[in-house]
Amino acid sequence: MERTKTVVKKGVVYGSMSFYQGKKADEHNSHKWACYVRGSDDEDISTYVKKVVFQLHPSFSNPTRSIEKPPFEIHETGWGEFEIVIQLHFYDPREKRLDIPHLLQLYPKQPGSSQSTKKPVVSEHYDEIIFTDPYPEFYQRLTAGEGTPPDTQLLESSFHQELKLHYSNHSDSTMLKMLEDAYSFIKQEANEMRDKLRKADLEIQNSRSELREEEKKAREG
Ligand code: V91
Repeated sequence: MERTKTVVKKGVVYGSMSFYQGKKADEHNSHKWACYVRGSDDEDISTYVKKVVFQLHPSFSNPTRSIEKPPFEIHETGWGEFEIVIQLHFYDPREKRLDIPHLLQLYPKQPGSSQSTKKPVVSEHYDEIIFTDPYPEFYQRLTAGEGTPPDTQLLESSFHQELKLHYSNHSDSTMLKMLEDAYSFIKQEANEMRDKLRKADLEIQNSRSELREEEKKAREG
């Protein structure tokens, strides 16, 4: 299938967090640390990220750490600061993997500030991944979950509260039942609409690709 003529932008947050071990520290394990990558705004990146590989310093045992599902993070102990390469692998193998170098920070930057076992040293970065003209199947993964409906639990409960306010007094349980049935019917309809909308969106992407092809052919005569 043809590529879509679109760009999709995904925000990611990555970095490290480290705790000084204090009394528990020894020469080679003065710090506990974690390295991680996640979506910004609590977005689930596992819809389009197949796995994350963390490349550690070769002196660590099994320095290639492959994480196949969220949370995409690793935990270790050590003594020194070095560069970790965070590799993001995508569901579409035609998309090149993204290598993000991250400098593991264990020690506070402010000179003279003493290490606390309570305050973690955090080094965190925000970045945006731009996918240019992704293939339709991958485009769907990238855009899945967007335009999600508002919290239905919340809606449902507030709807229920509202109904009770108006109908509990005259205990019209029949009317209450009717309205609740109507509500679940509409909810069902909305879900089907959303599904149709998603499919139609993909159709548009495909039609655009075809149109571009036709225009190209016409130009080339
Ligand atoms: C740095 C390996 C715990 C050099 C100085 C490190 C490995 C390599 C590092 C580490 C560079 C693992 C070990 C013995 C036992 C400044 N660990 N390189 N366990 N940056 O922490 O830190 S640190 S080695």
